[in-house]
Amino acid sequence: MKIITNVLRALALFATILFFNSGFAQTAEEGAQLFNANCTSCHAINEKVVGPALKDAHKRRDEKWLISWIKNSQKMVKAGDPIAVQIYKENNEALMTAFENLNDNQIKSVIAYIKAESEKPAAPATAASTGSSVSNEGASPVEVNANMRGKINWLLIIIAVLLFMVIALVLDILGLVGQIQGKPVINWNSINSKMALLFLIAGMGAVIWEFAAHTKLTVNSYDGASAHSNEYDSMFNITFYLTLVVFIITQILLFWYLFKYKHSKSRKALYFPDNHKLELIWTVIPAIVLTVLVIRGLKTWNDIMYHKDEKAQLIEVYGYQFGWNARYAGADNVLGKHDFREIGKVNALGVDPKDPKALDDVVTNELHLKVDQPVMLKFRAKDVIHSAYLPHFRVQMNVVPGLPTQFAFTPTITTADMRSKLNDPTFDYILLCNKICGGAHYRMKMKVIVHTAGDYEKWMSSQTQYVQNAAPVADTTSTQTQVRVPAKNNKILAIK
Ligand code: HEC
Ligand SMILES: [Cu+2]
Repeated sequence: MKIITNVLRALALFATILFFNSGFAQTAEEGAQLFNANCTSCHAINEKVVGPALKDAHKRRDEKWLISWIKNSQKMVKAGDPIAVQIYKENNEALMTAFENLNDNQIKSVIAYIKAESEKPAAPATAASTGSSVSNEGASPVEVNANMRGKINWLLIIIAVLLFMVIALVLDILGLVGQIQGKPVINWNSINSKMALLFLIAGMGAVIWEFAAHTKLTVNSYDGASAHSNEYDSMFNITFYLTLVVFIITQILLFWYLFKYKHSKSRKALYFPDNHKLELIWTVIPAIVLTVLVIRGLKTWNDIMYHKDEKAQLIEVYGYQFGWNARYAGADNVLGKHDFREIGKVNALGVDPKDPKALDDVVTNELHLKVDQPVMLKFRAKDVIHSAYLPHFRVQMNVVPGLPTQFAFTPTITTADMRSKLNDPTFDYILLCNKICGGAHYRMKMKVIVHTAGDYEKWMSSQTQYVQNAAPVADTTSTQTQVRVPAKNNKILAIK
């Protein structure tokens, strides 16, 4: 026994030392993670992606400039910072995302990562891993630290396995002792039944905590702002509270019975093969409840989806990695055709410039809606499956490449009214991507603004038409006609 406790103690000490060592995370490594999560969709170190190559960015610009640029580059451009304006122009006025959520230290670690990567020799990276054991000079701190991390993780796994083996051995020995003494040393029945009770109490505590902490994040915590939202919320709530009651009753029965009816020599289990009355009750009641819920759901879904609303305004919502565009059908309320072959630097949505119906289409990166005006959103994806989620309007629909989807609804509260209702002047409706579609998925957000009819017209009249804007170059059409397949096969997906 003494040997075992000594071994355990030594292992624990060893583990703590390792933990403390790995605790000193180097900033460049944190930077690597942040860079991979936030920047790689647009930047690489040694080559231009969407944004310029970032090699030696820490030498070109000073730290203060970089921090303020990364937090909000457009703010600097608008404030007229000469360098910012120049880079913005050089990159065809492409927009860099604002990272107001990163704090100074996080940005410093990203800069440390850029520095470490810039200092890497341009030679292929494969040579470094084998050669670095001889001399660490070529390897950056990030690599060294990553190596160290890998080793530490393996050690921790080995220690965990050893610990388990030691514990298993101890229990084995205790079992043998019990056999010799003719009476078990550990009464597992009693321990397990108490653990069941503990689990019940802790689990119910967690349920209560979950309600207290996270209800504010669910759609239940704010009123809906569309014509169908009340119906939707009522269905959601009924299902939710019904299953909540069933959940609480069954969990209590499950764990309480484990405790109450644990094995005991003085008691024999009652055995009965079946009870028709009981089985009837617990089959028929859920069947009725589920049927009611499903039929109501079906009816509501049909009401929302299949109304023949000729007056619905057409707007296309276009999802791509990683952002959204909205295209308004214009005065004719017909969206111009589109063709993926038209997609290019200036015509990101691939709208067909030769379709007369496309001429009055307007494209924005915010979604502007008119209050009380039914709107039909037509969804289109450029690359992978996204999902358009408008929580305040209780709207969600998958956005699938090559498969048009749609959702019609009527916004009923303007942004301004919602702001005063919530007493929050910064409130905005939002459209989010609800499908994990890639590394920067979480940034796929589009602001939604609901105007009064007058404000909407005013806003719309200030917009320029997309096609004139995007494809004014005469010779793009001629080169593209050459590439085109014969007219017979040239199926352009028409959006109606
Ligand atoms: C949506 C694409 C996008 C993302 C994401 C993005 N950038 Fe940029 N970045 C750009 C573009 C485009 C430019 C060029 C300036 C412009 O057009 O605004 C740029 C410019 C820069 C510059 C200036 C380069 C120079 O020559 O000085 C730095 C530094 C920079 N980005 C760092 C970052 C960092 C760090 C991240 C991640 C936290 C990041 N960027 C994420 C698109 C992006
Ligand atoms: Cu997405």
